[in-house]
Amino acid sequence: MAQQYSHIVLGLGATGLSVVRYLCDQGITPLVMDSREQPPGADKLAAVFPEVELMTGGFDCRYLVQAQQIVISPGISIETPEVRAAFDMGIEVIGDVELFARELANSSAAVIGITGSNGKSTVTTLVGEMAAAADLSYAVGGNIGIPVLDLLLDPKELYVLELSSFQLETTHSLKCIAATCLNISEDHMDRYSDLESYRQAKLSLYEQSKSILFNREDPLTLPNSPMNQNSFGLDVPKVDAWGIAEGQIVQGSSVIMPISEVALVGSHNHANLIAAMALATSADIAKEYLIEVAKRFKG
Ligand code: UMA
Repeated sequence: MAQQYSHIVLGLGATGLSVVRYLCDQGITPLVMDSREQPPGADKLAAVFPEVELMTGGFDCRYLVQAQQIVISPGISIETPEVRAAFDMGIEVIGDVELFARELANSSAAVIGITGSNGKSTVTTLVGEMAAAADLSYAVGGNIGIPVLDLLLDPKELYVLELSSFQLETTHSLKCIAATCLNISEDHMDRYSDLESYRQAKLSLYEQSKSILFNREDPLTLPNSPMNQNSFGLDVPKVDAWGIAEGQIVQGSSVIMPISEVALVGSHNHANLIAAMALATSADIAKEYLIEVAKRFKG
């Protein structure tokens, strides 16, 4: 083993490349490992970061156990034996969203976090559309496609992030102004021992948010302990919660708009829209912009 590396990037897809770029910008030259022989980002890495070494075909434990920090892509399980061995030796294993969170720690930018088994891309897009309608400085990213660290290349005041359970497993320091887990159903069960461990990965987002929004029609989305919380649903809401009453989308007793004027079709989409409205309201986006988007957004 010729050289030691303080930082190791595992996986060379979209996330891995964004992490390499971020670390290089910080003056850190990481080592990249990928278990495939020909990872998708290999050509780009060689072209843009020729100084960065790539090891393919597996994860070499000898390097992992000597690193300070391992940044793992969401598609790689933290239970991969080589990764688990390094973690058990006290090596920090984090994801790109954790690096993003640390970078934002001293900034005034706001983050809205969205997770759930279904509908999270729709809700993320809707909140982004509402921010655009309100002419806010905002960006949308995360599991929806653009790696979060790439969003920092063009800093904004509001980040709307779709977060997968995989990303949340390695994220601990996000400070969202609002976050939701839209629903929980069996997904990615090849990566989890049971539904409850998948659920806990998702709900870890709540601990990283000033206020949380749960789905009162899906008990699995309820927080483990009382929090600064609100709920959404398709039924008549209580107090300040979001829902539908007499054909109108409402927050508590305040009417937002008639459901008949909503462009999206289907009750699951209406639930997504109501969740997006609640999240956008947490970012102080005015009602008129929620309505404008609801009337035109068809998905
Ligand atoms: N790799 C290994 N060993 C493994 C598994 C993967 O070395 O055991 C390598 C692959 O060879 C490849 C790289 O890891 O080179 C791929 O990394 P990745 O699977 O984490 O994929 P990225 O390209 O980085 O994309 C990831 C998300 N992918 C996954 O979570 C699987 C993207 O979500 C996301 O858009 C992107 O980061 C930016 O944040 C996709 C997804 O399918 C859309 N997500 C799942 C879902 O929505 O259900 C969770």
